[in-house]
Amino acid sequence: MSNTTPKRHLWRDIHVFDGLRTLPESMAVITEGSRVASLVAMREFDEGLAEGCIDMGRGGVMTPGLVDCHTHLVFGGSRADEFEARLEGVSYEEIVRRGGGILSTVTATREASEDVLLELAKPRLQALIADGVTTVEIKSGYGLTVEDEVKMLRVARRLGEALPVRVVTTLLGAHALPPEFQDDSDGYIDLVCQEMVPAVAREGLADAVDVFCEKIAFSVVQCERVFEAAEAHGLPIKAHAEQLSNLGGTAMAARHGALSADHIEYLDEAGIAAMRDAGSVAVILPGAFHTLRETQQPPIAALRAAGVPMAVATDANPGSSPLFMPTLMLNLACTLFRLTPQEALAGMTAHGASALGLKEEGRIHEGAIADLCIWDIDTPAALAYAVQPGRLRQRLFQGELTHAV
Ligand code: DI6
Ligand code: FE
Repeated sequence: MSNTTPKRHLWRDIHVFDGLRTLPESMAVITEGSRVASLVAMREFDEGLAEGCIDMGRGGVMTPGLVDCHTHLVFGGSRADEFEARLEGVSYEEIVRRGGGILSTVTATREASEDVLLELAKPRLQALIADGVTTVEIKSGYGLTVEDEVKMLRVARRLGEALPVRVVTTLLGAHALPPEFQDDSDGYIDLVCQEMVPAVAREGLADAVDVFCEKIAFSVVQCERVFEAAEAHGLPIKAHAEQLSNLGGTAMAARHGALSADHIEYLDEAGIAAMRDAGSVAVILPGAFHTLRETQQPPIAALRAAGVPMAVATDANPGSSPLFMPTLMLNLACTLFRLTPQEALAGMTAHGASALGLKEEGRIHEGAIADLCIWDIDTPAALAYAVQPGRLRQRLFQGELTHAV
């Protein structure tokens, strides 16, 4: 047999944020192969442990690789014109009613081949990776035919093969009503339930099923039908809910054991209680709030009081959050919503992983997957405090160094 000794990396004098909290002492961390092998306080560190290790340096902050649990990274076209219209006072809903918004991206995405979509998405995903992401969720939802949704999900899977990042895929067939089904939204939901969900389940293309529960999208009853189809195929569910109004989609999703409810600016107490009882994660998306100049705050204090875990994600998409910088979201979550920097970081590590049903990712402990970021900062809070690209010193994906400066 050839040499199979796994590589060992060693960091000394490093502050570790373990996914939920900052460890109280300066640490030494050793990875072996794809796992974290030891995590010891510096004052207990024995230099004998350094033997055979690649010296990765001293100082700085180590966090789990960031988990961006909500993105729409695969799409064709641009919506810069709509950005300009919104600045002139046209609302997001009005743009949708005029046939723009999501549907303009649908037209461009349908026209693009799988290869073209892949090339368009790569630099977006590279931007996330350069900002520390090691796990990313990517939704479909701009195809809205069986064929085009399958095409988008294939692109998402291929992105995970092409780049050093874990890609989790979500079918978002019920994102918007396609023009072919104008005046027949129940007919479109039939297509999602009877053809789309079975097709992606058969091909193993989706890890979960999402819906957009909103007046400009689909009703609670329609979304529930999609969830029942997902359940019949063994797929977990999640929802875009309570983003623009309070329809009760979150409570319904929680009753179905949703992994997460996302946006939730308009969530009420009943919805919070339902999330708590179901163990659903609240995914906070400050990029969309900021871009849409929303004023309704998500109920952060009430979620915190109820013990509902909060994740933070980019919602990276061409319309409501054309922001491809996860660490900016940490800053916005604190500045706009008053999360603490620790809560924001937990939201983009341990709780982000939970929102995807991943139990191992987003954490640092002995035995954890060695998805790690080492930042040139003094305290974990500094990651949310300043918006400053270039602070990622090293990034490891499954124990392999993929980025170093
Ligand atoms: N809510 C969002 O924020 C994205 N989708 C959704 O249901 C926006 C998608 C877009 O505007 O293209
Ligand atoms: Fe979204």
